[in-house]
Amino acid sequence: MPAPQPAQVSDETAIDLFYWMSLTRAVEERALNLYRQGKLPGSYYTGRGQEAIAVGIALPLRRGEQGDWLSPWIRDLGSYLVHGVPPWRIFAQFMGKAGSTTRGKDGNLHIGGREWNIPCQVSHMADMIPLTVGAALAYKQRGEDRVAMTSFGDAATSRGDFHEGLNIAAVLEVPAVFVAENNGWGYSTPISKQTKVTELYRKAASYGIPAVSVDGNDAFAVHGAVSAAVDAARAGQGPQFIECRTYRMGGHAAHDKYESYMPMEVLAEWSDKDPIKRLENVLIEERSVPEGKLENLRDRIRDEVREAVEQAEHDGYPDASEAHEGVFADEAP
Ligand SMILES: Cc1ncc(C[n+]2csc(CCOP(=O)(O)OP(=O)(O)O)c2C)c(N)n1
Repeated sequence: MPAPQPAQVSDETAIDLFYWMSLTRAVEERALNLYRQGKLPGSYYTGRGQEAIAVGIALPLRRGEQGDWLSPWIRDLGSYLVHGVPPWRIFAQFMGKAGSTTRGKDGNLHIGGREWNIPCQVSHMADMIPLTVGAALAYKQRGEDRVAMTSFGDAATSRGDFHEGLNIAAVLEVPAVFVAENNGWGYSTPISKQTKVTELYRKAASYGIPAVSVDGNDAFAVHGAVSAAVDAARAGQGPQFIECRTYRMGGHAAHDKYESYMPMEVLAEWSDKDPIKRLENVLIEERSVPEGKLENLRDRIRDEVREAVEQAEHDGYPDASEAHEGVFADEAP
């Protein structure tokens, strides 16, 4: 069902959303430039246009090692930033440097660390759903006041792990929050060609999970729905599901020739719904935030990104002798 009107977002949270969303875009734009200059080995994926979701889902969670479990996916760079992954370590990850959380073993956003309570991402679609349900079950069994969240794309909702995970989460009433980012595409496959149930919240509702659908380009709507879902899960009301409707603003990855399959007029329509521009307008026109304040934040972000890239570029590469280290678990989690 459509989400109820979100509770009023405070001015402080509104500015926070703007800062993190703008930082996310700046990091991604810089990374894309570096990729085009041949400085990032491997491929490059962007979440452009999905920043309101990446940031909106992460802000309401408790951060840190003893905080909530957060398992974002490849389009949610902003979630990592909000939960404390320093931008330079993200660039180091893309560059395969020693300071990356995988110590050069992965060049994508498969970042993780206990200090953030973010598990390393498994790139197989929907695989993080059962793991998240397991984390939520552990919190419930231990009587801990924590929730576990994961996000994923629309095509992940057609995979078996999605259905098994949601089914058992509902039966066991675990404190899990699921976020589906419905951006209309799975690689070059439009959503209508991979599922008949294109309103994704209906899939979750069919398992008995409270499920809502929100405008994923509206930061306040995402933040409001997620805050309510996190509160409900923490209060013992079992799993919650949020569908965020958005659009993939380009290819699956930087190397994908999306112009050959994506309708350009639709892309242009969604450009007009850009979540950062939209939030900026609300801040200035409805919240009377002075333009100068936003400009100061943009200046700060420019400096942060420049310093992060410098730090990552100066970082060394891991020694070949440690190539096999940290590949298999040598202790119980
Ligand atoms: C189980 C599995 N099959 C195939 C892939 C290859 N693959 C990576 S992303 C992707 C499409 C994902 O689509 P969606 O979840 O809708 O997200 P989008 O990339 O469109 O934002 C595919 C098929 C994979 N990672 N895992």
